[in-house]
Amino acid sequence: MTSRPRSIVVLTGAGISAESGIETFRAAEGLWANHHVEDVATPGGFAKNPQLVYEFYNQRRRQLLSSEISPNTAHSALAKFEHEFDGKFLLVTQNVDNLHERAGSQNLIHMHGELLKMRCLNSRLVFDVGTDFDYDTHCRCCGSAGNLRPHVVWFGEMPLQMNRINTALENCDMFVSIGTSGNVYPASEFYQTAKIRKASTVELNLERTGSSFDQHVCGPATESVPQFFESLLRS
Ligand code: BV8
Repeated sequence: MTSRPRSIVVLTGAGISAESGIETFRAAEGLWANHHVEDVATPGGFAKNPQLVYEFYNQRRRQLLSSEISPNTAHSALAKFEHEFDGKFLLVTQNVDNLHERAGSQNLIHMHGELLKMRCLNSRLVFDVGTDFDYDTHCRCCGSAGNLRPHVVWFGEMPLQMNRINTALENCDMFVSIGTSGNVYPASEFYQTAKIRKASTVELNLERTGSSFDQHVCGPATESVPQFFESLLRS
């Protein structure tokens, strides 16, 4: 890369939270190791066995809120860069954890929703939630039970804020993908959109994924992310 980028879009996946102690999705001991995706992360699975889905997310929410889990140096490096960079910066995460916010990131989109939010099926209102909830939990809008679901995007559902994401991708001159296997659409296609606009594309991951980025930096995010973004600030 010759000139300093003016507009950067960053996409993160489960790999950026791995060193904080949150398992990734597809690693052997990963979150879905004990579940079939269609049972816990699809509208059909929720309709078939809501209690299983409530418990799947309650267990992940409890883990996220436990004292063992905190942002790592990759999350902090992104927040620091956002505050010191003099160009445009957007962070898009596929993760439903709140570690980017806790590290200080502000211009952030959770395209797959958030573990600490729930949504009423009737009113579509979204509420913060920091405890277990299930079919018997009353929503504050309807005052009755049986209306609440995790505010998380399941397979077959439309990710959030796609227009804003696509506009940013079409106008960026650098796209950086961090800790994602590139298995899930439409996030897996973001680097193509950026490439069409002649943006430089960079992948920071433990290992190369199948996608053809201009630059691949292999290693743990807590090493590669601070190094990469510090060097960008000095460029
Ligand atoms: C949609 C919320 C229409 C839930 C999630 C057939 C072919 C292609 C596509 C499809 C198909 N059939 C259906 C589809 C579409 C489908 C899809 O892509 N399916 C795949 C599985 C085939 N997608 C959808 O349904 C999406 N919606 O398409 O709507 C549409 C869209 C746009 C416009 C118009 C119409 C909705 C998908 C959302 C699903 N919800 N999450 C929850 O969290 O419980 S997806 C879930 O997977 C998580 O969000 C997760 O982030 C995401 C992706 O996984 P990764 O983050 O990449 O995690 P993974 O474990 O896979 O990889 C970790 C990576 O980190 C690895 O590469 C590893 O090497 C690296 N790593 C590990 N440790 C470290 C590290 N890197 C650095 N440092 C480390 N220490």
